[in-house]
Amino acid sequence: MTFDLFDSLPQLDPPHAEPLVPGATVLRGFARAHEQALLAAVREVAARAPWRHLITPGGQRMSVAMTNCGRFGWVSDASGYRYEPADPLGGAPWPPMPASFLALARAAAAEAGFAGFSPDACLLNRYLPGTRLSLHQDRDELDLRAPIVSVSLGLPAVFLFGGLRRADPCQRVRLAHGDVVVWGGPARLAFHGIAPLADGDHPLTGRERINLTLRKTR
Ligand code: MD6
Ligand code: FE
Repeated sequence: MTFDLFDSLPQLDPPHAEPLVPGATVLRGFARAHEQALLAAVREVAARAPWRHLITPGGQRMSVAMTNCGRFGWVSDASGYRYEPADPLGGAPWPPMPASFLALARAAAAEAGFAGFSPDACLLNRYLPGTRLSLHQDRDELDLRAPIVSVSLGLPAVFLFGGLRRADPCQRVRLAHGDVVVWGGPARLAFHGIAPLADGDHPLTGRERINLTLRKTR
């Protein structure tokens, strides 16, 4: 009987690109080599701009905890969704974009066919078991020609990926630690969300999934 090393170590697949739909690509494992630097930078951002549960314009408390870094941060409250240059908690500018975020986002975008990506905002999302993100479009950015780069760290999640109408059917795509999704072009306004996070214990993040979404807001 032979022992297949790759059956026992599926997480060590070499990084590779997986087309999702035209305009959207999953770069499997693309961030894995930078996991320590990325997670250290997440902790530094959260030390200055703490995780918080935003309230939707409709009055619901979001189950995902969020914070931001970069020149602009995405916020939601009773008056709507928008990008703000300062953290409403305390009024200071958002923490600067860590160099590790910027370098990874630029490299991932170029790999997926969007050379020259220059994000000015990064929304950080933190999920605990049971947390979900309902179907939405990302359309608060002024320049919809730029893609969004999304980095998954920690516990895996099921990404729901629909079409341009809310009622369109959704694909379910598993996103694991180190996977990076780049989407733009014809997929830029696709509806998407995250199914309720399954419980688990990740060696680097414990019972959490962290997602970084890098955007060019203007
Ligand atoms: C998440 N991501 O993965 C949520 N939006 O936790 C998003 O909402 C998202 O992954 C725009 C582009 C890529 C994304
Ligand atoms: Fe989104």
